[in-house]
Amino acid sequence: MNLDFLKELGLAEDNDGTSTGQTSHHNSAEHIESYSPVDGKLIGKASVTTKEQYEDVITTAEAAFKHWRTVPAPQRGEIVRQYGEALRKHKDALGRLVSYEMGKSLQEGWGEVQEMIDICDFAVGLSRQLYGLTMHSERPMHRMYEQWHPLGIVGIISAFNFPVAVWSWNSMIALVCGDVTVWKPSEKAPMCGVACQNIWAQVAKDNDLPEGISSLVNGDYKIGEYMTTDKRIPLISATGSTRMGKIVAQTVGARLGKSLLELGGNNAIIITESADMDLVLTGALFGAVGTCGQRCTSTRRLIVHESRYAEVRDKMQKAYGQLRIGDPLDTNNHVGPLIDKDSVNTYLKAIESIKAEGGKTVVDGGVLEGEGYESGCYVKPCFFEVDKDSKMAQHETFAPILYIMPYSTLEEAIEIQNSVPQGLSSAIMTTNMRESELFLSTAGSDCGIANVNIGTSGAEIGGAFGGEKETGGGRESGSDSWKAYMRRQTNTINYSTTLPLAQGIKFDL
Ligand code: UN1
Repeated sequence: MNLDFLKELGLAEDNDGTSTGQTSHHNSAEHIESYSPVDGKLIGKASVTTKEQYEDVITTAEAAFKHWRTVPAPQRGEIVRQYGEALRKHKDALGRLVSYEMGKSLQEGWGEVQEMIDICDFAVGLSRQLYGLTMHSERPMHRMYEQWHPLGIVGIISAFNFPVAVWSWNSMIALVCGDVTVWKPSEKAPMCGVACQNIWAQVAKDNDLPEGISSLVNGDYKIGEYMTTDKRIPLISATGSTRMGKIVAQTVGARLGKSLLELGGNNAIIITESADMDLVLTGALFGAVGTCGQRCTSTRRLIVHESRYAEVRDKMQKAYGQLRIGDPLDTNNHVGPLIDKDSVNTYLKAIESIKAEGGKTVVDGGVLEGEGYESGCYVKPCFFEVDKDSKMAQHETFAPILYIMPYSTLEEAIEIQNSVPQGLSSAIMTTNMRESELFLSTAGSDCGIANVNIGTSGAEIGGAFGGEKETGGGRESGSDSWKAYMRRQTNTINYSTTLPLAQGIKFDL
């Protein structure tokens, strides 16, 4: 394997994992070793942030905020523009690292870096559009308006499955808003964090920026705890499991901080009588097996009209037979490995439980062995027929396991689709306008994302990304998600020579 991309990204074997910008903190005795699920080899080591280093990072970030908040937003946008340019330059290398460290296909690795570039462009435009409203005061010669001010330090806790893009959605928006960021990447993909921070360091140096505008810390949940309990961090944006999100929400909530949560999904495609089968196959297949089923938007359930059920099942079965599983850096392959062996075990246990509850195998799962599969993390995407009240289909298993179930009326299909605890992404395949409109109506999908004739995954950055119920309720990325990274201030200004009270209250002495 040609690993030149590691050098381009400034990664050596004992890379530092704590940084406030241009300089790094060394001397941490503990390291996270990052092994590639692609070939099982050591990629590098990221130094675990000590408590002292953490304190230093936060103090530096606090000082940086005092400067950064006074830089005009369009100038902050200019820095983000330059970061986007640097990403364009390193797109190939960073895409390869994402693919090598996380295991997603190279196409998806590049796609992830493209999402970063796109969010930079979006944030640059936004830096001139952090609009507040003006209101008409009820009092004469008074003016009312609102302003949006930055919050301070934004803590970002990200997951392994989108090891670079989700950080950039948060950080690039937060930076144009005038916040500074402290990022704890997943301990399963720490080198991606170091690489993004190295790119930042160059931009920071070129522009003579102070330390502490974008910082990196590394470690397991303990570092996460430093952040969630830290009153100096007004907003924690966390992406990951619902279990983790509940802990974050309660800890941050206990100090009345804000949290922005993007947690699990259990995404379904409803396939109606009038569905266009070509669209169904591409949307459902990519949704179910893309990223080896490790997107929070991955398609987990197909809810199919009884008249098309056998056809969909059989065509999908055939399509599964054509999947090429292997080295994700080889662009001939569709599916790479799972992130690690723990994940493989979770996948195997889930398959056992599906069979135990009476699920019927359409395409069986299993771990692949032999040449090219030495890491032990390559598994077969699999596919089961289940009842609509299947317990397993209520859970998100972060692996390529797809369920298929029949329905007879659209109301019933929507009820099945909404019956799970999560509410991230959903889709309907239909050429019938009445069906699509019902699906998008208040009586339709209860998810944060509802698509028509598109699968559940692969959202564009321009929309607000996130979902309801156990998905956590947060919205990141496009639309007006930026408001979560700022505080709103209502200003009332009296330019008259008297002081009338609101609501007509008289208070004369
Ligand atoms: C995630 O899985 O955490 O919509 C994010 C998508 C991607 C983002 C997924 N744009 O599939």
